[in-house]
Amino acid sequence: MQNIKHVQNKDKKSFSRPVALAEALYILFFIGAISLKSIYFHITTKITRKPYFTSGNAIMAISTFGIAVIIAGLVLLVFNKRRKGALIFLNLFLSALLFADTLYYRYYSNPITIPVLYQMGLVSAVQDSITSLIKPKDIIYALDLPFLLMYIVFMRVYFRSAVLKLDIRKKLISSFAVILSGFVIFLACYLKVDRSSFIYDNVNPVKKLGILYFHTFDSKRFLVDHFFVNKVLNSKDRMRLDDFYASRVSESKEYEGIAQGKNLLIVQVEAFQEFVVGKSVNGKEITPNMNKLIQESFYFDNIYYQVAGGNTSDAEFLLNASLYPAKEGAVYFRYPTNSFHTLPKILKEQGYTSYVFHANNPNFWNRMLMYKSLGFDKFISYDDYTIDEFVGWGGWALSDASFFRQSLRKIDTSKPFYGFMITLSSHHPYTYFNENYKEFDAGEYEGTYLGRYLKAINYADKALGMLIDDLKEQGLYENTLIVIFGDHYAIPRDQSAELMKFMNVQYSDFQFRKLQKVPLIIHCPGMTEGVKRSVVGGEIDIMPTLGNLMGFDTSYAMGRDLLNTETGYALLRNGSVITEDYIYLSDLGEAYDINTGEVLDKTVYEDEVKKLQEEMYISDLILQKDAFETYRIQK
Ligand code: GP9
Ligand code: MN
Repeated sequence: MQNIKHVQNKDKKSFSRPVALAEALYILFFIGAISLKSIYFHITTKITRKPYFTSGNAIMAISTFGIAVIIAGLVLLVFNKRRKGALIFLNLFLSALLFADTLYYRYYSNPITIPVLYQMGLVSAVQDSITSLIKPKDIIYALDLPFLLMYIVFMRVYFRSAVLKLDIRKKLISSFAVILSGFVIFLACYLKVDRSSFIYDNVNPVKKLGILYFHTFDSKRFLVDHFFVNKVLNSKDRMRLDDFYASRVSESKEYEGIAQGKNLLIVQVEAFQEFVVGKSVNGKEITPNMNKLIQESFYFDNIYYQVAGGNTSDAEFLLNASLYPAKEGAVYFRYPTNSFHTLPKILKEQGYTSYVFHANNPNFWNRMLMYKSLGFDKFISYDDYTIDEFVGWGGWALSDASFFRQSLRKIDTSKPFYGFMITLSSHHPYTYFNENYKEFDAGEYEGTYLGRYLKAINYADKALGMLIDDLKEQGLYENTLIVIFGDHYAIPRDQSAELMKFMNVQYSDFQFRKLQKVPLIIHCPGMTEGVKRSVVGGEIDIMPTLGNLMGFDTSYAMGRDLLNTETGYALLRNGSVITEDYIYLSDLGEAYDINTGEVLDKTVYEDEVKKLQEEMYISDLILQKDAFETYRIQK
């Protein structure tokens, strides 16, 4: 039967031409299908920006096409007998990858990376979020399947599954011709774009050269990172670290030590964005309890979240280690065994016991392992709670109210403590609140994405209000420094239209970025009046600010004390920078006046931006080479 499988003898004459034609058509179909699906990914994630017919969008599409051609050429080169099967398998694999990219991007605003694939265990836990991210039009990823099946049946019936087996010479010539043409197309695009922003953020390579390029870029980086990176901290690295720490001048110390010896309670509130604070809908405050607390606390209203591939876990890391998140993936997954100088460790030296509370599976975000490295004494997770009330996240999450009540009772308050609570109820997709939460009427936004978020955050505020009351009743309010802040965005770019309407502004990259802030409230025992600070900062700055208030040393922190900084800034993982004067967006390579949004002349910010971005290199060096294992600041 071998001879039927191959185009040989009698079959050869009758079949070889039509089979060759059928295969050529299939290869073209493969290239077309993969290119179109990738382009759909660019459009549905809004990476392809309007107006559609710009050179940037065209380059992204052409580069994607070039890579699809190269892939087809490689299949031609490697396979002969199994060529068709390999193409079909690749088609299915790439379609599944693009579909996964789509869902992941809709939520995390990032494409999937290889380190993320390690975290795939998380997927089942966010099942609800995932289903809510699927859109009917995503069927595009499977639209070619019926044609594939028809092709297989057709080949079987008409050509008795005959395969065009090329001799080595023909195979080499044809595959090299295909690879070369794909490569030329891709190279023309590659040389045309500015690639300097690629190292900061995974979105940048996608935006410039398309999603298929990103996956090859990511695979190469992963291989280099794992097999070729020199992890030894050499003398040049040490000098760089010395220079960096020597350049950090300590400023005047306003409010120094005013909360020394007090307990510390930090609440990281899921998806708490700054734009809701102080706002009302139909005359009803969205966050009445936080608005009240702000009246007797420090309130920082210009804090940008700095999370990257690790999302919630990155916020935890920025807070507790005052270092930047990893270049790709999550620090919690990539560097869980590194040495760090952290808040729990510093406080331990002062006699504090540290607790971290989170009512989820302890392995989510690799917390179990990472909390050990961060130096927490006790990790209280899902199994330690009585799951007596569900509110939020798919209806399974322990309500924030119950979470706070139970957590507080797990602390030994007879000794100084640091308690770190990470909430869950206000987690995307907020659908629970649509049906089940009638206490807050989102007015004209009722039933919309923004509307259900407003309800979720009103609930989170209510639970926080209960926590404050509980602290007062337990006699802890008077001797505990209370910090409340948000971890990251709530409204992805995908849903920005309602947000823009709510804020009464016109959508632009500048306006959207300007809204990516989280509230930071710090209540020191005894404060009876509010102190509002509008210095620009990031989550990385919280630890040094607490260091000042509680009188402990945070020399290894990358952030700054926000209470003693006149001109602050926030550096984001993608290399964007926000200062008191402008917002520099690394992916666009442009800076906008912070007040007017006008595009600024490069000379105004270029040098400063470069200098500030240096910090990211230092942070990456510390992570990649586990520098704190051996490095000590020269005194
Ligand atoms: C999961 C919670 C949410 O435990 O922290 O994580 P997120 O999806 O926001 O990164
Ligand atoms: Mn989160």
